[in-house]
Amino acid sequence: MRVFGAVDIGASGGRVVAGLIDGDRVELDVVHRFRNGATERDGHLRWNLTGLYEQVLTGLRALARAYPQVESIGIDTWAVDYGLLDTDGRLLAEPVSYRDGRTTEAVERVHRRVPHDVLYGINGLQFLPFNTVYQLEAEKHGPLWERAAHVVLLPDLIAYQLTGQLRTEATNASTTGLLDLRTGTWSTHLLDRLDITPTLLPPVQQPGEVRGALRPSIVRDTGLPATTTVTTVGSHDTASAVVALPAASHRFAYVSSGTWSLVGVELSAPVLTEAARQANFTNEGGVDGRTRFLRNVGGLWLLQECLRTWGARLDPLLAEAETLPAGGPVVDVDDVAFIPPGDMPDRITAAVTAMGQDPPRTRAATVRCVLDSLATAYARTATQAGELAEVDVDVIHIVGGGSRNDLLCQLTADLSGRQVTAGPVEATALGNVLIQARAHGAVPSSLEEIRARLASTQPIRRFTPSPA
Ligand code: ADP
Ligand code: LRH
Repeated sequence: MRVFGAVDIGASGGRVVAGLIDGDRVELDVVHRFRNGATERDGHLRWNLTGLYEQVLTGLRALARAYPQVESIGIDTWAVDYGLLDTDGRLLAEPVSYRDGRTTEAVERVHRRVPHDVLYGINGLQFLPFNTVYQLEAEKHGPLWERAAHVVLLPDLIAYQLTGQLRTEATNASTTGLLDLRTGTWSTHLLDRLDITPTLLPPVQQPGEVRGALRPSIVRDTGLPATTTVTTVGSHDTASAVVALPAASHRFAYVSSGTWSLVGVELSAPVLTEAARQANFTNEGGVDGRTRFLRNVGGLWLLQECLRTWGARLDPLLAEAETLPAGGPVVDVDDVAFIPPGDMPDRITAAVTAMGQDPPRTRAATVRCVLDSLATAYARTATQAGELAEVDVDVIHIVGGGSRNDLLCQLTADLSGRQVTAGPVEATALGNVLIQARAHGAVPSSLEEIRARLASTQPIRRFTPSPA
């Protein structure tokens, strides 16, 4: 048996996982879990990266105790956010979250210098107010910019702390808005137009390449073997999740369903048409140079924030929501009003009322409204992705935490009229492990072979559209 470690940190929680490769089978053993979330600090909504790094070390110690033969570690997190390092490699501040409102004016400033259609032609990205390109424009007017020597995406920051090596992983780089889709490197044109010194951005590295050996201090602290390397994986969590789809053919769409829902198809080349731009579809970089043609639609964040406001647990509310009739109100889960943290049930009530409909009167009805709304968006976006990219979609693969939500999966099957598969829940960690394993010769080389194996070895649940 060969063992690869995955550090997978989502916006709502992280885990350190052992990926066990034994012949055709891959199994995950989660050795450490921890919570995540952004909190207000020094006037901004920030991640506690220092705390997350401590959790990573705790997880790596547990990994070394349970699996002393671990060969390599891969790191992925959510996209777009970054930290600033000074010339000595010190973190200047805890990273600001993409949910912070600092980019409102920055968006206009960027578009004045580079109109959105020109930006789209270079970076192929869906407009989201938190794309790194807008965050950096806001940062340039902040107090730290003068002292910043490196702008480092979050998985690369953790890799730097573990290895001392500074690079930017390619799939995550593609979410910044500063990468030129055609060359796969930083766009000198955009950096120039936006006054960003090119040396601030570490060079781009592809998944599958070795980032570096662990620092001796990390080897001593964690008990990991000195031979353990950090291997670059699809460090954008969604890129790793797409690696681990249980796909048996090419005719699939996917939903990576967690804090966000990423809905789309996989292509061999970007679609940069005006129709794709108008529909706000993104061409993010996938592993092996694939294109993740998708749309970031609102996600389970809406539920997470309802539960936080109520101080309630999900399971009983889900069971009750399942008994409620179909045909209730549906909100636009992409509404920017849902992006910041706060009283989500009130915002949902306001959105339904604004449409002239009866707002949900109970907690379970609010949960049902969120799930009806998400499933509607999943079905519509999967269909639209297929149309824009000319892919015949006959199955939708739902992976991530949302794949545990039976009601959401069944509603997606009903509303799309397509077969839906659910799982793996930990697709991101699996994709992370598999790209390391492939780099070290432990699994086959094509994504298609990897996925076919997953389809036949992972526990996948199936949902068929109800006749009604
Ligand atoms: P992220 O990586 O963005 O932090 P995850 O993929 O871990 O997100 O998904 C978290 C979400 O998964 C939760 O917000 C919750 O809605 C959903 N989830 C987790 N466990 C369950 C469960 N047992 N039943 C239904 N939904 C679940
Ligand atoms: C999902 C995700 C998504 C991004 C968002 C910021 O975790 O990485 O792909 O759009 O977070």
